Amino acid sequence: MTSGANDKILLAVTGWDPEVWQTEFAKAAPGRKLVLDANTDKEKIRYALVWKQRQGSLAGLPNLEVIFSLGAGVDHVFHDQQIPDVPIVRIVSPDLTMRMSEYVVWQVLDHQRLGLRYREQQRQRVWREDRRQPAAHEVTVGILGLGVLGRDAAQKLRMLGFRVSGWSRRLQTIEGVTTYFGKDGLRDFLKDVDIVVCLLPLTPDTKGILSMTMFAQMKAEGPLGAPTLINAGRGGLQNEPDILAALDRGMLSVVTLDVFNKEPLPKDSPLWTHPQVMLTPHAAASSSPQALVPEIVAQIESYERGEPLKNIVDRAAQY
Ligand code: NDP
Ligand code: OXD
Repeated sequence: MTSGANDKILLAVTGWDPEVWQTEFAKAAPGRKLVLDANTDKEKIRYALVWKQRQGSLAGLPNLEVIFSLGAGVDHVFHDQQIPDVPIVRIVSPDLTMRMSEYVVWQVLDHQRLGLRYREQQRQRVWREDRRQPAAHEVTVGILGLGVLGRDAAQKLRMLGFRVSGWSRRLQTIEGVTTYFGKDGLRDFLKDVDIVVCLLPLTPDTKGILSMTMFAQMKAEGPLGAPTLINAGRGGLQNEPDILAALDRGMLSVVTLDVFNKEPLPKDSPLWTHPQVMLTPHAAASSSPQALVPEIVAQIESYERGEPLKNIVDRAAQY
C-alpha cells in the first residue's frame, strides 16, 4: 500500500474545468503526478478522481485501487457500465455539508417568508401585506433522505424553530426530528409536511420518486397553502412534467429546483419562466477544490499507511 514514485492519479472529469483541480492538487500533493489521460502508462494509475467520467475511461487500468468521486453523489459514477471492481469513495466534507445546509435554510426561509411573492410585488411596485407569514413553529419541513446532508439540514432547521420530520431507507433517529422509513413510512411522512426538501441520492429505487403519485399523497392545505417542494438531490428524482402539472393544479404552491433531468436545463424548458419556480444551476453545494483536494490527499495518505478508507459507497444500494 505504500506510495511508489511512479504512481499516477487519473483526473477523469467532464463538464468541469480540470485546471483548478490540478492547481489545488499540485499544492496539496506536490510529489504526486496527476494526469488527465490514462492512455499512456495505464499500469501506473493507482487512483482515479472522477466527476461524470467518460464511459469506459476507468476500464483497463490494471493497478487501479480506489475511485474517488469528486461529489457526494455517485450516480454519475454508476452511469458508466464499465466501472472496475475497486472501492468507490464519495465526498463527505464539512465544507460541502455546510454549503447544502445553507442552501436548504435559505430556500425554506424564503418560502416561509413568501419571498417569491414579495419579489414579484417589488417588480410591480406593489405595497401590500395581505397574506400572513406563518411562524417557523407552525411549519413542518420534511426531509427526504436523512444521510450526511439531510441530518445536518434537519438540525439547522430545528435550531430555527421549524417542526422537522425525515424519511430514509432504514430507521434513523435524530433528536427533535420525527422520522419515518421505508416504503410504508412514506405515506405517513407525506401526510403532515408543508415543505418537502429532497436530499436523496439517485438510485434505481429513488428514480422519479418526486411525481404526481407523491404529490397526491401530500396534504392539500397548510400554513403556506399547498405544499412546497425543494429538490437539491438529483434531477433524475423528479418528474418535471408532473411538477408543472402539480403547480398548475394547485397541488404544489412553489418549487425550488437545483437539479434537473437534463443539465444544463434546456432553454425551452417551461420551468425557466414559471412564476412559482425558483431555480439554481446545480449550485446548492458545489464541490470546492480548495476544500476537498486536501481532504482527498489526506485519505490517500492514510490509506497508504494501512488505515481503512472512509465513506465507501455501498455498490448494491448505489449510494
Ligand atoms: P447519504 O448517502 O449520506 O444519505 C442518503 C440518504 O438517503 C440516507 O438517509 C438514505 O437512507 C436515504 N435513501 C437512500 N435510498 C433511499 C430509499 N430508497 N428510500 C428512502 N431513503 C433512501 O447522502 P448525502 O446526504 O451525502 O447526499 C445526498 C445526495 O445529495 C447525494 O446523493 C447527491 O445526489 C445530492 N447532492 C447534491 C448536491 C447539489 O449541489 N445539488 C451536492 C451534494 C450532494 P439510509 O439512512 O437508510 O441509508
Ligand atoms: C455532489 C454534487 O454530488 O455536487 O456533490 O452534486
